[in-house]
Amino acid sequence: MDPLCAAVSLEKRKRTHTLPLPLSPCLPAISMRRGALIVLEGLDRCGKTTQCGLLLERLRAVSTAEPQLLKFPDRETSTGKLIHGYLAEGQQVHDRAVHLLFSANRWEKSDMIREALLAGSCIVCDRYAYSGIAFSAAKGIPLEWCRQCDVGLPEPDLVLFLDMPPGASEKRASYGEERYERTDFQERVKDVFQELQQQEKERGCPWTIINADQSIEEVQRDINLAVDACLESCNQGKPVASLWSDESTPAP
Ligand code: T5A
Repeated sequence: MDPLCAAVSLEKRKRTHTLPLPLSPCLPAISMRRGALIVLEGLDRCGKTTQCGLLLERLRAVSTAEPQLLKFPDRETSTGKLIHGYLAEGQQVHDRAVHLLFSANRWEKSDMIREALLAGSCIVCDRYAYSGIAFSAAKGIPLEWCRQCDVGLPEPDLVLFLDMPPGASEKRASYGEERYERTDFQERVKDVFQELQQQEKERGCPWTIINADQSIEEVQRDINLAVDACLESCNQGKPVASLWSDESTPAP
């Protein structure tokens, strides 16, 4: 049986109240005790946006609460417009100032994220605080300084790192249009991502590494397996934690 179908049928057995109407003949919609915050990370052009869209569709088919998609940087907000000017229009901003802008851009969404999770909506997030650290530390800013600005954001329930050799993403469409899309810089970013991955593993929050250098369907299959396990743990009442902090909000 498809793992998601298995998770759904397990969920169905556990619930005592009325289940909502099925959204598809194969997958009955489930009402999540709380939503999951699922983050996709990786180097530029590794396929995050493609996979976030596919995952959102899948979650939409199986969950009664509407899943939401966030992308950082969110270029529509006032901080996001400044970031876009820096990334795509060559505007000059001090390295530490732009780091703070990226972090502020996430904080603007933090209350909304927590509320949505507690209301049962899953959130699929295209980049998060880890990108903030990796890209700034790759410029030489101390890693711990970079981390501090994001301490206390809602903690992801699942971090999927789309792993790809820096040279491979160069071959993908539109590579090179933005400020950081240079192979030497991407290699430094990857080194910091690896350091972060190790640190997260040591504190008991391991990332799931997905081989992104395969077909879109194969990447999607690997992501789906990891997501199914994550949804189940959120449904069992895992609290909404705060990133790199001891605070948490109990699940309803
Ligand atoms: N940044 C970000 C910071 O410095 N600090 C921060 O705090 C944050 C949050 C912009 C930049 O900002 C930096 C990091 C970035 O340099 P972005 O807008 O997320 O961040 O920029 P990108 O990572 O470049 O995002 P993209 O949307 O451009 O790339 P994706 O999402 O990784 O890739 P995607 O899905 O758009 O795919 C790229 C191309 O590859 C194809 C797609 O069809 C598309 O053409 N593709 C595949 N081809 C073959 N096989 C596959 N498996 C494929 N998957 C996708």
